[in-house]
Amino acid sequence: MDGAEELIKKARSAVILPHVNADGDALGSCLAMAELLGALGKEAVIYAEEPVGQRLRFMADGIKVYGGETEVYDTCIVLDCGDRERLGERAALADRAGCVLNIDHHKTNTMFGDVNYVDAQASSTGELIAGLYGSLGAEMSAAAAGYLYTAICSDTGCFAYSNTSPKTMRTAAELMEKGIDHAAAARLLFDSVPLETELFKAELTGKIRSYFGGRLRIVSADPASAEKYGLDIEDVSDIVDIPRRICGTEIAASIKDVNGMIRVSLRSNGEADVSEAAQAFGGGGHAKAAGCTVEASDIAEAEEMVVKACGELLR
Ligand SMILES: [Mn+2]
Repeated sequence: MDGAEELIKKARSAVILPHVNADGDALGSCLAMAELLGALGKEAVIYAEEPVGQRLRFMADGIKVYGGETEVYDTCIVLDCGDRERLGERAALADRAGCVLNIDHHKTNTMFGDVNYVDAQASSTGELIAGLYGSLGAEMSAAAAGYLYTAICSDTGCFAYSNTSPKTMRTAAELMEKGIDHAAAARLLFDSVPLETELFKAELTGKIRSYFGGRLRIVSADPASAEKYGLDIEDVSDIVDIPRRICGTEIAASIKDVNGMIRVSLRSNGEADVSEAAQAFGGGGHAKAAGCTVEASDIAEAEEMVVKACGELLR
């Protein structure tokens, strides 16, 4: 972490970038990092690849959407992003920056930064940013505490997943002591589902496909199936949780056709390291949660590939 602290202390102008399709951890970490730089008397701007979706709109303030801006920053801080490809068009900002600081917790991180602070034992990037506040001796605002709590809560499924460690809980406790509304954070993340989304998920529940005696369960969705409920397929996330929650599921998969791009999310409830399968398809992630975009012409073809790859993991 030493190199990270040095870089943050030296930064004069900073741009902060989350991964494409930024999730709660990525957005919360970016917002808290901007606050951290602010506490050190520095200016920072956050650029996301695309507008923040409906589900995380409560975190959209302070996040700009990249539109090909050509400013040059001396420091580019990339958060929660396992590889350079997950910067999309914003890789141009990283290329032009004096140096790139890569802070992440994905075990498949490619160490693409000039300085890499990657800790695969951390529950979330938020947990790492909270640690930086401590080691830099920076004053943490209540807003920053809220962002970090939301980030950690998002990646741990509200402290339910196996990535939650005693350190995660101690960090969360310290954030709570800053006076945040932790119940509101959990509610905004997990219990604020629009009715249309719930109805769509109910339909998907009826269409779960089971393989290997239910050890692998898969759901899939395309733009038309979401449109029936007035939903944009891009906005529908976490459908992999539908098969993940069924008893007996060891690996859960979701396959989304996003206008021809076939995106796969994988979750492991057991011993299988699904980042291996994701990596084989050019993606990455964690042992228990990973994702990739597969080279398939349609959902059916992608499903065959997923069944084969996950079948290997279940042997
Ligand atoms: Mn994360």
